[in-house]
Amino acid sequence: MAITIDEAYFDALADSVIDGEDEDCVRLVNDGLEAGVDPLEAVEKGLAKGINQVGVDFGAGVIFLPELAMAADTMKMGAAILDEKIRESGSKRMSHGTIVIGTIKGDIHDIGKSVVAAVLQANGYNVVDIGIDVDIDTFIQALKDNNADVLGMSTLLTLPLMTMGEVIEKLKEVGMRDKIKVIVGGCPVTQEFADEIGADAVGFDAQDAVVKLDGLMGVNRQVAVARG
Ligand code: B1M
Repeated sequence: MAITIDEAYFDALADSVIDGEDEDCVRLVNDGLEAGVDPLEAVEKGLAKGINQVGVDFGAGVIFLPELAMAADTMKMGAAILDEKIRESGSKRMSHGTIVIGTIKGDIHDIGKSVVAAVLQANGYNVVDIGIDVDIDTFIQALKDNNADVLGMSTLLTLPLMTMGEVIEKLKEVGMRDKIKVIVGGCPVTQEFADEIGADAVGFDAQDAVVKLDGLMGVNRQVAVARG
């Protein structure tokens, strides 16, 4: 059925992410594409609006982990279809820089890192998510392969924390530290720890990661506010 591309459409797309409704999201994306929606606009006015709201609501304690993880998965599903169309059409997606992000060696926690990756992607960063349990050399190689501007490291565990510092030391050893900004995050990561290992910034949640990265990359934008 043909649909109209208007504010109500973009709001429905955002709501499908907020509610973690995969089927609705995919249907809306496909119907929108059929009706001629600009895929870039669908990402920015629909999916990004939704995941930004979810990130803010989670930070404010309005929603909890299951809703957050579901929203991240839904967003990824819709973005995968739209990213493909963006590449096909040759239209340029705004990019503030390329970030390689992963959870460090010894840690298999995936959800927070993936939310951060999705929110950064939604906010105009080119995100290369290299997964979980990532060792030092894999981080370095991925930065080289992707000609990245930023290294993002996540951990939720205390034990492998120091590995983050070792990756930064390795960056120095191979002469890449000057060209790569480093942002770290995860619940045991404090500002003091980030300073100690020589990271450029710490993100306390996904929205904060965007704000901190924008600061490092010189990007100005308005930030969403928590509901209710
Ligand atoms: Co694990 N776990 N877990 N766990 N787990 C914690 C982290 C723990 C605090 C639970 C506890 O004991 N209270 C504890 C860590 C203790 C410690 O070291 N201090 C713990 C443990 C001990 C373990 C195991 C060792 C348990 C075991 O096997 N004995 C094991 C780890 C094995 C390993 O990794 N080698 C383990 C396993 C698991 C599951 C697999 C069952 C599951 C993970 C599933 C998955 O990821 N696919 C799991 C879960 C779900 C948790 C808790 C309950 C929730 C984590 C989560 O997803 N939070 C967690 C307790 C808790 O945090 N309440 C716990 C939601 C997520 C959105 O938040 O990841 O913090 P978070 O990410 C936030 C911010 O931190 C920030 O932004 C995100 C979005 O707001 N952020 C960044 C994160 N990364 C960032 C990077 C940035 C910027 C911001 O820039 C790059």
